[in-house]
Amino acid sequence: HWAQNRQNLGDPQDWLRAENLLPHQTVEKLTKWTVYQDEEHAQVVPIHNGRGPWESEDPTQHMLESRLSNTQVLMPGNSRAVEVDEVEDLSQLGEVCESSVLLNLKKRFHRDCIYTYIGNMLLSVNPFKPLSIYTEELRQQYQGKEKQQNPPHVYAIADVAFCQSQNSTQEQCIVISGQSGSGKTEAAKLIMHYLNSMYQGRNDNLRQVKPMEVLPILESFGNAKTILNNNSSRFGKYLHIHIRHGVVVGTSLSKYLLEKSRVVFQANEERNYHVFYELLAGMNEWDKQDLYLQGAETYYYLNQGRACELQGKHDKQDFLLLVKCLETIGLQTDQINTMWAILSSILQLGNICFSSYESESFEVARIFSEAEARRVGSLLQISAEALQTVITHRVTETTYDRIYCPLSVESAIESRDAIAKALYSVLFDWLLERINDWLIPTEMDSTVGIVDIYGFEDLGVNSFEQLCINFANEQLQQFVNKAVVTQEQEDYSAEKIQWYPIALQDFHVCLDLISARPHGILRILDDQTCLPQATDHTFLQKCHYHHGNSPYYAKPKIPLPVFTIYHYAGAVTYQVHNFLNKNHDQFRPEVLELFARSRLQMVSGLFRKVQERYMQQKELGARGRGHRQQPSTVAAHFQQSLAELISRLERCKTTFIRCFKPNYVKLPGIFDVDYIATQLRHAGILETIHIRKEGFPIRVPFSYFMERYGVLLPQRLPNASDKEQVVALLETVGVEEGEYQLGITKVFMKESLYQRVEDRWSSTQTWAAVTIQRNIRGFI
Ligand code: AOV
Ligand code: MG
Repeated sequence: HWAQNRQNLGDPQDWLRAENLLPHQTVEKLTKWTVYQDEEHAQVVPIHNGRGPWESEDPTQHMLESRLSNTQVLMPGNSRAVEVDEVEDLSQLGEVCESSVLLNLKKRFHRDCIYTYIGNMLLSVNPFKPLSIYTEELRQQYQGKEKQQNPPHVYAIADVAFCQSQNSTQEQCIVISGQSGSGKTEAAKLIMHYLNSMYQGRNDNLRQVKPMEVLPILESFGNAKTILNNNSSRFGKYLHIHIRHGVVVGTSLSKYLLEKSRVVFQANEERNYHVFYELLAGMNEWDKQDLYLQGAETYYYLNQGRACELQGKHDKQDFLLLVKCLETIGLQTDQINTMWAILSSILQLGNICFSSYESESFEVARIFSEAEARRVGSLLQISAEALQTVITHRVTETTYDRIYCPLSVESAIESRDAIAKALYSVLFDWLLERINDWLIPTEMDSTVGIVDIYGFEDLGVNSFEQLCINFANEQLQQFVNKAVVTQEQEDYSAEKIQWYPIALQDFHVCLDLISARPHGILRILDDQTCLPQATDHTFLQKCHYHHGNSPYYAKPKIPLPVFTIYHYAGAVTYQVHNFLNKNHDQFRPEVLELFARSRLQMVSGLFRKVQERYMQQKELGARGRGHRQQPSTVAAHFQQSLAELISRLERCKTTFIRCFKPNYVKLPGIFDVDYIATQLRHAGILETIHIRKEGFPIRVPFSYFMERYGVLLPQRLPNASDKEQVVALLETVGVEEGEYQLGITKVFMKESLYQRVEDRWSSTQTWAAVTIQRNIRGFI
C-alpha cells in the first residue's frame, strides 16, 4: 500500500507506526527497505539485521510475515529486485573474497534467489523446499532471451544452450557438478522439462514422445536413499536431447557404473533401490501373494539399513506412477510381470541362509532352507536344484568334464549375492535399452547434452564404488577448471582482445595417484584382480608400498584394512573389504547358462545376450594373449568410459552448473556458512571469479547494448554502426582509461563502468526495482 502510494504516504516507518501494523520496537529496528515494484504490483520488504523477513528468530518477524502475506510475493521475473549490495553475477562484486561471496549467496538464498552467475557459469544453492519459480509463465519469460535480460535461472542456461545448438555445428553440453544432495538431478530435470515444453514439436502426425515420463522409471531403479541424499542417483547419466529443425524430437541416455553392491548391502540408515519398497507398498495383496512377497522388513536385502520407511516419500503412489510410465514406454503386461518376478527373486535370494558341514575335512556350505530357492525356481522358471548347486559350488570346465567344487559359507554368500546383483544389473540395462528405443528419434540435426553424475560422497562405509564415484568427480572438476580458463581465452580470442590467463588448481597429482600407469590405485587393483592368489590384503599392502609417502594418501595409524585419499573435496577413508571381488564382477558362465535356460522368454533372452557378449570377450582375450591389453575389470571399464566422456566433453561447447548444498541436515532456510565455504573452495569458485573479474567481466553484444541503453544517447549518430554508437554512448556516460575494450561483436567492460551505465539507465526508468534507504528518501 505504502509503495504504491508512496508520494502521499511519506516515510514507510511513519506509515507503519500510524497504521499500527507492528510493535513499536520492531518498527524502530527496521531502518533499511527494499521496494519491489513492477507495473502492477509493489511490495515493501524490510531488511532486518541483514536477514530477509521470513527466517528470523525474532518472533516479531513472524507478525510481519503474516502482515505481508497478502502482498504480492516477489519471484524472479516479476521485477529485478537486486539490493544495492547484492549482485546477480559474482564477477560484479566490488571486493572478491570468501566472505563477500558467501554474504552475497546467503542474502540471495534467504530471499529464495537460489541462482547466481559467474559469467557463463551458474551457481545454484539447494533450497530444500519447493519454490514457485518454475512456472509456465516464467519459462516463457526466458525463451529466446539474452541472459542479461532476466534474473539468473537454470532456464536461462537451458535456453542459451538450445539457441547455441541452433546456431553452431558444435554439440552443446551442460555439465552439472556438486556434492551429493546438492541438486544436480533436480537441475537436470528442470532443463529437460524446460526444453521439452518450450521447444516441443506440434506435428500431430509424429508420435508425441514425452521424455519426462521416463524419469520416474530411472529414479525408481537407479536412485536410493543414502545418508547424504534421500533420492541419491546411484548411476551417472549423460542425457542427450535431440533436436530437429528447431524442435525437440527425442532423447537418449548413456549410463555410467550403477552401484550394484547396494542391491545386497546397505549401510545404516540407507535403503536399497526405491523400486523394491515401491513394489511392496504399491502392489495389491493378490499379486503379491503370487510373487511370494511380504513386508519390506522381512527381507535381508531391504532391512539392513533399518530404514525401510522413508519420510516424505510415498512409495505406494510412486509404484502406481512407475507402472503407468512402464506402460507408456510400451512394455507389455507380461514383460512388466517378469520384471516384478525378477525383483521378487532377488529378495528371495537374499533370504537364503546357509549352514556348514564338514566334507573331506573342509567346512562347506549347505542351504539351510530350500523354500527360497524353490520360489526363485518357480518365479523365473528355472531349476531350483541347479540354482542351489551354482550357489554352493564353483564349477570348473575341463575338456571332458565339469568339476563341482563345494564352497565355504562365506564364498556361498558371495556367490548368492553375485547372482542377485547380476539379475538386477541385467534388468537395469534392459530397461535402459527399452527407454532408449522409445525415446530415440529417427532423425535429428543437433543435440543438447546434460551430464548428471553422482556427486562426491563420504558415506558411513566407503568402498570400491565410492572410490570410483569420487574419482569421477575429481576428473570432472579437473575438466571444469581447465575449461573455465579455456573458455575465457576463447571469448577474448574470438573478439581479438589481449588477455593473460590465471591458472586454476590442477588435480593431476591426486588423479595420478588413483589411475596412472603402472601404480595408480586402480591399476594395482586391476593387476591384483587378475592374480589368482591375490587378496584384498595384498592389494592394500601394495597401495601402502607405492603411495605411503604421497601427500594425497594416508595409511591407517593402527593396522586396519583401510586407506585414505585426500581428494579435492576432502579426505575419504576406504574399506578394502571386497575390493577385488567387486572389481572382478564377471558373470559366472554356469550362472548365465542357468538363467539362459529359463522357460520365461524374457529372462532367457536377457541372459543369452550376456552369454554372447561373454563369449566374444573370451575370444578377444584368447586372441590378444601375449599382448599387454586392458584387463576387463569394472575399474578398467569405468576409467575407459570416463575418458570417453571427458574427450566427448572436450569436443562440446560446455556450460557449467555448480550446485551447493546449504546444510548437512537437508532442511530449508539454513545456510551453513562453513559448509558452503568448504564447497566454494573445492570448486575453485573464488579463482573462477577472479579469472572473470581481472579481465572484462561484462560482455554485451553491441546490438543488445544499444537496444537496452540507447535511451542514454541524446541523439543517435546518423549512419553510424552499432559499435560506433556504443562508443559515443560510453563517452556520454564518462569512461576512465582501461575500463572497456571493443571486440568484433561485443563491448567488454569493467564492472565499474557497467554499474555507471546501468545506474544511469535505471534512473531513466519509471518502473524498476528501486532500493531506497530512509536517509535518501529524496531520491525517489
Ligand atoms: P544430487 O543429484 O546432487 O545428489 P538431487 O538433485 O537429488 O541431488 O537433490 C536432492 C534433493 O534436494 C531433492 O530430492 C530435492 O528434495 C531437493 N532439491 C534439489 N534441488 C531443488 C530445487 N531446485 N528446488 C527444490 N528442491 C530441490 V547425488 O544424486 O546424491 O550426487 O548421487
Ligand atoms: Mg543425483
